[in-house]
Amino acid sequence: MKYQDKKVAVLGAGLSGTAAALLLRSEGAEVTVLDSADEKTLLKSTIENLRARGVEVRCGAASEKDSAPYDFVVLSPGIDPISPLATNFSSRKIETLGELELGFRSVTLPIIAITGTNGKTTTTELLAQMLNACGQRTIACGNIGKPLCEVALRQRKFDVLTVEVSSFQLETIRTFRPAISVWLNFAPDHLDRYRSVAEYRAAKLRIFENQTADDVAVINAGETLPKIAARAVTFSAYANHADFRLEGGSIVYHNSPVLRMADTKLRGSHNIENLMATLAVGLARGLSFEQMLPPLCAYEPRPHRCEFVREVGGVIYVNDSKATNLDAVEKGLAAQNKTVILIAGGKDKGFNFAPLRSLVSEKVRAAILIGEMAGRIAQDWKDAVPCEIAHSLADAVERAHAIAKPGEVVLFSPGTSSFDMFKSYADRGDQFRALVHALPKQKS
Ligand code: UMA
Repeated sequence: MKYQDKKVAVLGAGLSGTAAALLLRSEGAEVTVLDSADEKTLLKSTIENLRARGVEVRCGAASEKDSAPYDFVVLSPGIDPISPLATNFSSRKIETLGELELGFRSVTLPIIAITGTNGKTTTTELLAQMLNACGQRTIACGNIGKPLCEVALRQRKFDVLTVEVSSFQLETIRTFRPAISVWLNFAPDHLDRYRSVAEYRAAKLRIFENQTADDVAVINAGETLPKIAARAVTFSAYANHADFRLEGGSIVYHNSPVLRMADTKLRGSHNIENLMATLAVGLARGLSFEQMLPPLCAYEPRPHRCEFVREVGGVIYVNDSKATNLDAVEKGLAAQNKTVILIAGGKDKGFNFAPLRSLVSEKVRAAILIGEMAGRIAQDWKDAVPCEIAHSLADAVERAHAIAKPGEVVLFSPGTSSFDMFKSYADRGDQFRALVHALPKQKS
């Protein structure tokens, strides 16, 4: 038992904290889960499950004052290392590991780790679907919603793990070393957590930190990265010097056409790059293009990513709730070939929307703004596009329905996170979809 008689605190009683606590228990540790939230606001079933497995759970203000002498502490990714809960331990020099690092230490399988500001989830899913179809048993896990610690407990079922990794998870690694790393792209995000874009980028770059020349790094050729030890394979939908590039609507590898985009169900240059990265990983795993193409062509895009919802009176409604930063809105807008009524806004993540001014003035006829950031975005887009502020998502959909003309598209691409009004981007997208389905067929 790896952690026999170790006394460990796990910070956060969410998905990561629960998985970390159960992994530690299975390896013999004495575990306490601490969560700053009031116990009543946490999931009752989660807390009961932890207690039933012999894990102590302490919640609320008291959790931030725990003074027990733990051997080490495991941090959930959503908890800022400078929060009172975390600094209570770091200030006493108690070793802190992230959940990703803890999971990695128990995994004996090779890991494919995918990071990037956008496209991580699509690429992780594409890869997992493709590898499984080609006989390499894997699971899509990590930031996608299935913690690595949870998968570590049943790793015997797999040959390789396909792990979506976020900057929050990479921030607290020590030895985490993927056999194959993927760097999809980079754009400013999470400025409510990081003091600067450089700090956010530095956290993400740790994906390469422990790789050696025996490992592979699949890298977007449009990015300037520091020198890395792993063998690099490059891709780009724009640059001509990449190993995987685009020519005449097809993905080309070293001058040989490999995949026609028209044969897939994915659209937009961001998805071309997600497919290129997936092909590069498959090649590094010893697969042939012949094996890889059928599952890639069969892949259906996930909900909330430029998802077609419904056509009402000649107006198309598109749910892009997964767009939680400006780069994603840019991609969502670029993928539209009709005039757009844009619904945007949400939680204030510390960045302004001014960089989108010229694109919205070109593609958007009216913007309807919601959430904490509505007023700020209206200021940022003043004189670029007419803006209205809606008091709820339902109000925004009604306003869009009232002004949209046949042949236009209503795009819900918020550009920031959802937590000011919704449980998650998925909850936000589900509510948008339901509101659109409730619209009358004809305008009154
Ligand atoms: N908490 C405290 N003190 C604090 C802050 C939070 O006790 O100061 C507690 C909360 O009360 C809550 C718990 O911490 O009970 C939540 O922990 P968490 O935020 O780490 O959430 P998990 O449920 O463990 O989910 C995490 C990831 N969440 C974040 O990184 C914010 C999930 O990514 C991931 O799917 C999951 O682990 C499994 O690996 C979500 C995400 O939004 C999807 N990720 C960001 C993104 O993709 O942009 C990075």
